Amino acid sequence: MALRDEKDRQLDSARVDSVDTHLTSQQGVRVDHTDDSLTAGDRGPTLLEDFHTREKITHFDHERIPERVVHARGAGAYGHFQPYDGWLAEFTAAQFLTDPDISTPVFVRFSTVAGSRGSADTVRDVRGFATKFYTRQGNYDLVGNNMPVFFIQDGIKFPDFVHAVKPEPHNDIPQAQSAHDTLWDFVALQPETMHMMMWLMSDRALPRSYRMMQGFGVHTFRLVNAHGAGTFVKFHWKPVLGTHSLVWDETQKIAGKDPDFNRRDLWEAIETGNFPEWELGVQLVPEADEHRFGFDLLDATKIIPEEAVPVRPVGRMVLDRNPDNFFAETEQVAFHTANIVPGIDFTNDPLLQARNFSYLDTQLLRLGGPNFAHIPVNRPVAPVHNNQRDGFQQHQIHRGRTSYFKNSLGGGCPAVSGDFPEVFAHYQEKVEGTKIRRRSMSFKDFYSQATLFWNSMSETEKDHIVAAFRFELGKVDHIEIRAAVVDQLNHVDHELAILVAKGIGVPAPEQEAIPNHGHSSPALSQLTAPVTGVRTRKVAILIADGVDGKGTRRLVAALKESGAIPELLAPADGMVRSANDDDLQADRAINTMASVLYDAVVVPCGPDSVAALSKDGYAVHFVTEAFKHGKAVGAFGVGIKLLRKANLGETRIATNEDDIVSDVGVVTAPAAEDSLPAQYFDTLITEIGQHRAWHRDTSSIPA
Ligand code: HDE
Repeated sequence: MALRDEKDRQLDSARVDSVDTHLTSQQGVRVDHTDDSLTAGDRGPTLLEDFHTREKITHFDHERIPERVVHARGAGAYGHFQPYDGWLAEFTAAQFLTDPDISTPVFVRFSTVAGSRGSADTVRDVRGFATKFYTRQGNYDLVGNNMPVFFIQDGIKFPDFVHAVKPEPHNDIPQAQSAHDTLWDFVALQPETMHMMMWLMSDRALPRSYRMMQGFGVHTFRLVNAHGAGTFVKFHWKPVLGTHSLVWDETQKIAGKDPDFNRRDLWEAIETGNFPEWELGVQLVPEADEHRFGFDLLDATKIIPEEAVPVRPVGRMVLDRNPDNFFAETEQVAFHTANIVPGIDFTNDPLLQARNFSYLDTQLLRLGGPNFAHIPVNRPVAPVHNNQRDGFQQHQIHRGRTSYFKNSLGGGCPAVSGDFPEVFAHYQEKVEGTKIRRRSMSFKDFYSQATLFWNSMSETEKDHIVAAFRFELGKVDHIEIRAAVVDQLNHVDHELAILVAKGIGVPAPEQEAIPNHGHSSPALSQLTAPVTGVRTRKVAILIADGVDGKGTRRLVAALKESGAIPELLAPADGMVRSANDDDLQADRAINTMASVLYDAVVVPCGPDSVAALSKDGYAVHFVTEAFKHGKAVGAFGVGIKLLRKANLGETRIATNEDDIVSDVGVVTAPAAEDSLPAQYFDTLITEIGQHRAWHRDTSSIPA
C-alpha cells in the first residue's frame, strides 16, 4: 500500500460519522431526550442522578486546551511530498528526500505568530510554515517560517521577545499587532533584531495567500549521507503560484471584512481542486566551507544569499486534502524541531538548540501529557515500539510483562540493533570548549544583512517598508523609542533612517552610522520574480439588471479558461436580468463582499446595469478601492462610465475612437456583446496576472 494511503487508513480508524446513528452518552447508552434536565417536578431543582446532563455539561466545561503560546492562529492541510530524482542521496540518507518512487504523506500547518486563536489572518506578522512528513523512517518535522531569518540569535531571548510583541500585560492591548511600545522598545535595545525587522516591515509580512508564500527552515541544519559524512543545509519552499503580497491598507480592511481570509483561501483552494504546490529546494555548504562566509552559519539572523549558494530543487509538495475536524487535527498537531530522521541532523545554532527543548515541553502542557504522539494526526506511519508506558491518555495496550531493557523475559525486545542509516545515530561532531555564557564574536554583525535586504528591494518595496516603519513607529507613544529605532535604522541605511524619521516627528540623523556596503541579492525582491499567471485569482464582475449578458458570459468563460475564479456580484442576491440573453445568477450581493476580497474587478456593459451601479455607493467604492490597491480594473461598453464615476485619477480610459486601452492595469474597450474583441480578454488577463500595477500612482485616490 502506498505510504500516503497508509496514513489515510490510520486516520480512518479514528474517524467518526454521525449519519444514521442514534444519540448516546459517552458510554454508548442511548438517551431519550437531550433538551431538558431531569428535575424534581415541573419547576423543581435538577437531580444529581441526571448523568446525561452532568456528562454533557462536564464535557463542555473541558472543551478548551491552552492555545499555542505563539503561532496560536493557524490552518492546516494534508498532502504529499515526492522527490524529483535521487541526486540528494550523495548528501543524505533520508529516503523520503532521495527515492523518487516514495510519495510521503504530510500535514502542513500555516500560522500567524503573535495573535491569539481568534485573531485576524491578515495582520502584519511572520507566518509559520510547519510540515510534518510521515516517513517510513519516522516523523520528520520541518518547522519553518515564511521569512528566512529570525528576531534573535539565542533561544534564551525568546520569552523576552515574545513578551515584547504580545499584547502589553497591563491592559492586553493590542491584539496581533507589532505596532506598540514594548515591541519597539525591545527592538531598539536588541540590534540583532534589525535584519528580521526589515523583513517584518516588508510586504513578506502580508501574504496574499498561504499558497503564495515561501517557506524557510531558517536554521542551518545538517544532512548526513549513508557514510556518515555531513553537509550544511538550508531548506526552502518555493510556491508554484509565485510569492505575492497584499497591501497594508487592504490587509487592515480584510481583517474586518473576512478575518479568516487566508484560512478560507486555503480551504477553498483545496475543496475546488486547486491544490497548492511548493517546490522544496536546498542550499548546500560543504563542511570545509563553514567559515568562508562573512557571517556565522549558526546565526539564525543571517541568510546565505542565493547568488552565493544556489537553491537546488529536490521535490514537490502538494496539499490536496482538508482536515475533517479542526480541533482534532489542526489544533492537536504537535510539531517538534527535534523530530528528525536518519540523514538529517542539527547544528549548534543556539536558537535551534533551545527549540529542541521547547517544543516537546510545550506539547506536554498543551496536549495534557506524554502520550500526544497517539493522537491520530501525530501518529507516525513507521511502527512504534519502546518501553515508554502509562501516563494520561495512554491509548495503546502494551502486551507482555517486560517494559525494560535489557530483558531476557521478552526475548530482548524491542531490540536495539542495526547500523546507521537503518537507525538514527547522532552526527559525530567534535565539540570542546570552556563553559561560558557569552555570545560568540562571530554573531556580532547585526546590520550588514539588513542593509543587503534594503539594497535588494525595488523602489515600490522600499516605499512600502518606509510606510510600514512610519505606521508602526507612529503608534509608539514614547518619542525616545521612536528616536532610538531611527538610530538603529541609521546603521542599516542613512537614507532609510531619514525617510522614516521624517514621518514620525523625530530628528533625522545628520550622518550615516555605517557606510552602506552597496551589495544586493536580487533573489530577495518579490517583484523581480517572473509573473506566474492568474490561476485561482478571484475576479469580481459587477452587474445589475439590464447587464450585457452576452459580453458577461464571454468574460466569465475567458477567465475560467485561464484558471481565474470569476464571481458575479449584484446589488442583491438572486437572478439578474440580462439585456440580450438568458438571465444571470448572482454569486453574491455586493454589500456582503468588498473589493479587498478580490484580485481584480470588471464592469461589463449594459446601460441600465451601469446606471443602477453608478447610484450604488458600494459599487462605486468597490471600483475606486480596487484601483487604490493596485488591482487590475476592467470595463467594456458603457461599463466604462462606472470607472469614470469611480475617479481613477489620470488613468487613460477608452473612448469611442479606441479599440482597447490598457493603462496602469486598467483595461477598457468601448465595444460590448459579441463585438468585444477577444484580445480584450487576453489583455485583461495579462494585467490580472501581474498581481498588482505597482507603478500606478494612487496617493490622491480616496478609498
Ligand atoms: Fe517556534 N514555537 N520557537 N519558531 N514555532 C512554537 O510550539 C520556540 C522559532 C514555529 O503550527 C511553540 O507547539 C522557541 C523559529 C512555528 O503548531 C513553542 C523559539 C521558527 C510554530 C515554540 C522559537 C519557529 C512554532 C508554540 C526560539 C522558524 C507553529 C506551540 C528558540 C524557523 C507550529 C508549539 C504549529 C511554535 C518555541 C523560534 C517556527 C512554544 C523557544 C526560529 C511554525 O514550542
